[in-house]
Amino acid sequence: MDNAKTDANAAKRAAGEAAAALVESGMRLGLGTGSTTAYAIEALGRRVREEGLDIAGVPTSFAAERLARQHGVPLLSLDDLGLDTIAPEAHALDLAMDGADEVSPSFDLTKGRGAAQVREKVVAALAARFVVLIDPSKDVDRLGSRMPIPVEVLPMAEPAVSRSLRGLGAEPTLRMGQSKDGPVVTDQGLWVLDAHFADGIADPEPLATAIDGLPGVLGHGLFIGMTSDVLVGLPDGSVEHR
Ligand code: ABF
Repeated sequence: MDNAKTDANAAKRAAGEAAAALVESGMRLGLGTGSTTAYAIEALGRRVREEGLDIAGVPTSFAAERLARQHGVPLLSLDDLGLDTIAPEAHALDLAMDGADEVSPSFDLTKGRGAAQVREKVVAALAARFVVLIDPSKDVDRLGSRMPIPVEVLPMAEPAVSRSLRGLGAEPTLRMGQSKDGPVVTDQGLWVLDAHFADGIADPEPLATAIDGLPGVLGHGLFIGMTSDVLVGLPDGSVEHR
């Protein structure tokens, strides 16, 4: 492995392990997707085995669910949470943890390279604390400057949503599968448009609201005002807790 990759993995592991260390017995968790959160799930499994940590987590994707099973982290579904018995203003999860593709200085995020952004947002919105785990490569001044914004669409609505996204200043491209012989299909059976903004996004909040309002859109990867903590893992194994 080259040095840059080794450094990135050490940083991701440090962030993941720091997130697992925030967890206390009795907590209900949101379990995110991606290579950084995978280290957290692995560390949680270790704590369950070695310390008898009593936790359960709602996975944000099929991949997160498989990983949690593999490491022995007990799972919950949204149905198991008994949301009908929890006041709408109360939090059903104590802490959700997840990775990100971009983090702005005000803790707003771009997510969704794994096309799981809608489930990730549903789970994060249920949590009292949403902890984002990154390595330093994810820091940006402006969202959209390095990554496009994933927009999950109903296949029949794709041309209409693409046109509306162009009206919002984006250049949308349909995300294709690795073999390029068809679009990526999400866990919900929908497609993903990647909305590219040439100079990044000056004001993400109204853009997020506008995309949410487009008919045929299930959701998108802008996470505005949801993050409580950012754990930045560094290549030397230390962690900056913002
Ligand atoms: C998920 O995994 C996605 O929302 C985000 O795109 C990605 C981050 O993965 P990694 O930690 O591997 O960079 O959280």
